[in-house]
Amino acid sequence: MLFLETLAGKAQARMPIWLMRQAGRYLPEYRALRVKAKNFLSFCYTPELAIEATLQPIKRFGFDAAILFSDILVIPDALGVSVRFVENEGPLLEPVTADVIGNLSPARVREHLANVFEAVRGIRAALPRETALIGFAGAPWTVATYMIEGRGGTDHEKSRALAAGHPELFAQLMGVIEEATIDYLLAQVEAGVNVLQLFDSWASSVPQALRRQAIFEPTARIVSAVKVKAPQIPIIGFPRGIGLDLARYVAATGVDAVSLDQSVDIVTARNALGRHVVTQGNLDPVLLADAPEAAMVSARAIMAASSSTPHVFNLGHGILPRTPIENVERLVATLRGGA
Ligand code: 1CP
Repeated sequence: MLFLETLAGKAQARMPIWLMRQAGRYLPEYRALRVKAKNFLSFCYTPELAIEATLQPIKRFGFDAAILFSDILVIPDALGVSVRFVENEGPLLEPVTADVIGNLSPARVREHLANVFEAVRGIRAALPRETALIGFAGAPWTVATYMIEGRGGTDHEKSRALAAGHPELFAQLMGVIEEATIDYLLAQVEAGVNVLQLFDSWASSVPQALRRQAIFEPTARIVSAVKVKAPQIPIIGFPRGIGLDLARYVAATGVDAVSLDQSVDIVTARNALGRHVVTQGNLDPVLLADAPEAAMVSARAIMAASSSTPHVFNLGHGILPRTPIENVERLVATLRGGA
């Protein structure tokens, strides 16, 4: 698989491409499939639907990797926390209290998420042999912010207050998420995923003084626990918005590759990371949605900057639901030399 060879650090004649959030709302065939489930979580837990949604972008664009259709918030759901997805509003959770945190148990993850693993088996069996299958989870900080705040957001005041003001309670919550995540990722590997990605989408809100406890150490423990049982599976880390700490993140966590958001300059990031670190991402999803000419210029610049360093083509964050299909088609053609 081209994708696995690039992740192993081998320079390739062609750069592999997939897009974060490539299955989902910008695809008309996804919107048609989505109405078949009564809510988003039951969509994720119905193997036929999750399998089909995962395969849709592969059938349409022929990406080099598929990403399992699921969500990072299946972990709080498996821990017994109420999770709802409200149309046009995003996820809503019952914010955890000290009592709830004291009673969370990671023991039911495999049982609760059995249908997700069944979907993985079905997807792997249906995918072309050359297409890699990516499994994923949210990193503990990012998952914890949803459990503490009860919703998405950008500043995470309650989460920062808990981490700094009640470090033992915060550590307890992070520990349960970490344990559940290790089990969840290993079960995905056993079911057939070829690569893992850890989404720390809200790493940006962690103050410098908390980065060790909230980002580096939990991620390092997850990476090493997964590698003990599945040393053959490459792990991509995505510490979104971590800026100058990218190199520290890679050194501290042991990830095999790092996904770059659009805020960093790819050449500067590479110089800081060193040549042995495989990179991914960096194209601003806003350009792909709203400024396709600029997106193609930027895509060519990313390719030119990666002629001697292994890089996985991707966006700096998830594809936006308003992105026109033809812009994605043009991007794939640009990557493959047809435009
Ligand atoms: O009904 C719907 O279709 C709801 C929209 C939707 C979709 C399609 C949500 C709700 N989740 C997903 C699928 C999803 N989520 C995937 C698989 C699809 C793919 O990648 O192709 C993945 C990998 C995720 C991961 C995810 N969920 C992240 C990490 C990546 C990122 O974008 O930063 C996060 C932060 C979430 C939480 C979440 N789930 C859904 C929404 C709208 C959100 C974000 C809310 C917020 O901004 O806080």
